[in-house]
Amino acid sequence: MEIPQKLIEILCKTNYVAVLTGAGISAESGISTFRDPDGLWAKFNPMELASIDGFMSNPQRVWDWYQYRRKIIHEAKPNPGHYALVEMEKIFPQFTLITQNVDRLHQQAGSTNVIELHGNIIENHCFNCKTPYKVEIDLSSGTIPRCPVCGGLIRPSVVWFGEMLPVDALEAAEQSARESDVFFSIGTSAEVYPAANLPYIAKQSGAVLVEVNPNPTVLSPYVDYKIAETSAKSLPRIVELLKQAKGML
Ligand code: BV8
Ligand code: ZN
Repeated sequence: MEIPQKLIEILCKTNYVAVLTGAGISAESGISTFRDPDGLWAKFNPMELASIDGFMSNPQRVWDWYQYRRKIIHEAKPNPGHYALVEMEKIFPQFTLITQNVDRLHQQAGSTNVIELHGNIIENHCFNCKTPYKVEIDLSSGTIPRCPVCGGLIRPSVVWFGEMLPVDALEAAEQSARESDVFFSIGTSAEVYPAANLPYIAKQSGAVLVEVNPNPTVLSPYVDYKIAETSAKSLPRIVELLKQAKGML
């Protein structure tokens, strides 16, 4: 796999790196993506499940889907791509990791400054009053847990389609896109907004734009460097070449 020498030279002189990750970085941890042929959505209709209407019309079905995904995520481990980003965080003076993923594998790998744009699948809260719900979810009784404060339905703390992203997370992500010198788009089809705006904001603000994705995406024509390789293979290689170039090995 070829990593452009020019990119390594640029990274050697780079102060601020921002990274946006999507489901693709967790693919090699055994968590299927959304749009790949074996992707989650191939089996289910996302609009039915990852949406407010879907939940309101069939909360049990949505909960079954999330419990199914939680089980897979619970057994998943970070892969070399996640760990390479932990290394990058140590190398660059400024580093921001923005993720669309809800699996928290970045945090499990040791990344510290993680901006979660789409919430997380681990936590739950009341659909009505938003009170966090800390009790273990058990659907075996066939009923969906209710909020002890207002009696509302409990839901996973992810951001559904049609829902606003957490304002502070989105603002912080947009600021990183504007201020970073190099912006990596890793393992995302760059189709879900407003997250998908971030690489364009970075590019328009003068950042060098790098895409790590074995497949072409709508973003590919705009990037400065396209690494058509999996993240688990290419990210550790980039870190290794960078450490060599900086005499850190
Ligand atoms: C909002 C949490 C407004 C839940 C998720 C028309 C035009 C523009 C926008 C819209 C539109 N119609 C509707 C919208 C808005 C909508 C949207 O963008 N829809 C898209 C489909 C067009 N967006 C929203 O609804 C957002 N909210 O807009 O609110 C608003 C304003 C005011 C007031 C109220 C509301 C909310 C979006 C968040 C939805 N939640 N997830 C859950 O997980 O259950 S989105 C979901 O998709 C995940 O977070 C996922 O991460 C994300 C994006 O997908 P990707 O991560 O990119 O994954 P994907 O499978 O697509 O791609 C994987 C890629 O990895 C592929 O390219 C593949 O090649 C690559 N890959 C595979 N293997 C590897 C790899 N790469 C590297 N290594 C590998 N090994
Ligand atoms: Zn409540």
